[in-house]
Amino acid sequence: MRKVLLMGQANVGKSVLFNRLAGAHVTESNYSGTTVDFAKGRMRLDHEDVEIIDVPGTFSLEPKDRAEEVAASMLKEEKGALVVCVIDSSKIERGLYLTLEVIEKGYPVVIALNMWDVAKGGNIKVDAKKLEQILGVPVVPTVATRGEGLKELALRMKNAVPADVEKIMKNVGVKSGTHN
Ligand SMILES: Nc1nc2c(ncn2[C@@H]2O[C@H](COP(=O)(O)OP(=O)(O)O)[C@@H](O)[C@H]2O)c(=O)[nH]1
Ligand SMILES: [Mg+2]
Repeated sequence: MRKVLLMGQANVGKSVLFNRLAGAHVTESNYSGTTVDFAKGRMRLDHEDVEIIDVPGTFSLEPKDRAEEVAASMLKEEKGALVVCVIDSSKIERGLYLTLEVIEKGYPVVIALNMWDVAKGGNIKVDAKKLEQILGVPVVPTVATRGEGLKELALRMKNAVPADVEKIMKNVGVKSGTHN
């Protein structure tokens, strides 16, 4: 079964998003050999049942604790997965680090710019379209607690493909071959 991984830092709204998307068949378990637990469930994507996983929060793929180790391992084990990178819209730069790492590894990525209401309320203006152009992956503003943007998110997930990494590096001003 195809897999969808919800990834991002702690407290960005991954679990709320997961509960909205997963609906039935939700189970909690420990990652094998650890006390780190995670939830998985199912969702319908493009007339197909897919498994959706609420991955433990992580800042990057260079783990600093057990939960981050699990997050990195889960990603590594699911080579064909679609990754939804959940970012707190009011603290975008923090979320972009992991997102770029995941994109660079060749996974199809969709960005959920969650907490869109918080950003708005704090007068933080985020240009989702521009971000989408620069990164070359779908960027969808969401308010997980209210279910806003989730239809659009599912729609963009359906069509997600791996991004052109060389092009992104050019867009962000890194010369080809100078990144590792
Ligand atoms: N205002 C607002 N709060 C949110 C949103 N999404 C999640 N939250 C809240 O943010 C907190 C963290 O959410 P949670 O799903 O546990 O984050 P996780 O650690 O990434 O799984 C909870 O109190 C949620 O109710 C959102 O879009 N807007
Ligand atoms: Mg959570």
